[in-house]
Amino acid sequence: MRLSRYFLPTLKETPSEAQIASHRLMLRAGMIRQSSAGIYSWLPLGFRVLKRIEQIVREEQNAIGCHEILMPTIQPADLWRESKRYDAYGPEMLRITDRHERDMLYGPTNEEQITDIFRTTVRSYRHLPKLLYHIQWKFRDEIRPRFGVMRGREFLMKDAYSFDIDKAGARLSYNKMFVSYLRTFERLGLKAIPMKAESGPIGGDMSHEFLILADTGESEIAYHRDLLNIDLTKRDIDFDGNLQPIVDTFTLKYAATDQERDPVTEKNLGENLVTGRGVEVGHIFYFGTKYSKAMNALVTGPDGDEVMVEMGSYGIGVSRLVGGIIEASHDEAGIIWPESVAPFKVGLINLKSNDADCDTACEGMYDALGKAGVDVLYDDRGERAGVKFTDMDLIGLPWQLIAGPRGLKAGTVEVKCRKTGERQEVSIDSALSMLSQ
Ligand code: 5CA
Repeated sequence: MRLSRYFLPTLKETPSEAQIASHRLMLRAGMIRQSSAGIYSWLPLGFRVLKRIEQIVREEQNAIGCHEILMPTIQPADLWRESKRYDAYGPEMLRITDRHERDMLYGPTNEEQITDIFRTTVRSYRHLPKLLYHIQWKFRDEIRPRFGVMRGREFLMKDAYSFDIDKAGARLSYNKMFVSYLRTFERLGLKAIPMKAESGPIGGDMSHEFLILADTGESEIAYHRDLLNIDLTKRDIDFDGNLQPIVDTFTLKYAATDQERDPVTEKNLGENLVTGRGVEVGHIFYFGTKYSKAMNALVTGPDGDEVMVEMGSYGIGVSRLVGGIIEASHDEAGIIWPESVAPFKVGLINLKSNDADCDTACEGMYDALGKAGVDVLYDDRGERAGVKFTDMDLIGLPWQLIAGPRGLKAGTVEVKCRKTGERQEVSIDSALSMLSQ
């Protein structure tokens, strides 16, 4: 992508309404624009990151046999009357009346909708277990939307739902999702800590939140140091095998929110105790027959009896993750994208646009990297070098490839790693092969 033709409205000034780093940086890097309180438009750079996160979440859901569907944003109120949540949900729910005076709502979550799909399509235990998910916009009229996309009113969520014939099966589905979440967050370049949690308005009796560490997180947490040192991405996990040992490794280690902290345990943990703040990026729930009972979702069991299905639901805050990743990974100069979600891998900086040597070298590198399948943002604008450096650091692409007249005379360009700040002067060929890996 040529920056001269791109739509990247970066800001020099720090927007006054933004209280935390991710909100400030997303506005300054031209990723989002506010439409109204807690509601944002996604501009090209932000949209690319959102889509890359979405894709990793999708791949990891598919990997555990969870099937993608797409349910509507607008739901009929009658479904929520069946579950008794229409009144219970309160003013957070955006209620809408259509031209026929029918009560509708903009979905804050989809338990009712999926239970309705299930009860009208699945009749036998032989079709269980089933795991289904979608990635869809939600609306919650939060009393205090804040921190940009971190607590929005309109936000993108991955929500999955499991259906099992009995509690044991539901536990297996829960464990699959639990381990899949750990993998998902690791692939996003994050360390997530699972914590036992309250079920809140979703209901149910087993629930875990997944928190990523960030100083500006809304929850205060304490945990065993080991929880940060487990790497699942390198392990070949059999999702149809016994996942309980992995789940136990995480759930038996100490992890507690501020309200649940236990002074005795913490004293015993000694040096292994770490405290910090966290952002909730995922939340999983086992709620048994809460919805299947209320909405009559029955299947025929092995002995011919009608059985109420056991259900769970599993959320990931996809749009919140964009902010969460920035909270976990930035410096004074700007964002530092993990490679897995970066909007482009390489930022190519032409230090002297309109200089024949610089232009030729940059065009050649841009071409070669493009052919090698590398996403490159080429700063070909007629701006001063200082402006280009500042913008490139701000938008946080993992690698900068810098070409100027002096280096080119000696046959070299510079490769800078955004994360470490390390710079290497190398030939064009070696730069290209480094960045094409
Ligand atoms: N139905 C269940 C699971 S699918 C559910 O709705 N769970 S939730 O309420 O915990 O939301 C799931 C995830 O969505 C949260 O972990 C959080 O990451 C994200 N989320 C929730 N509210 C917001 C919000 N106002 N802005 C941005 N993300 C949010």
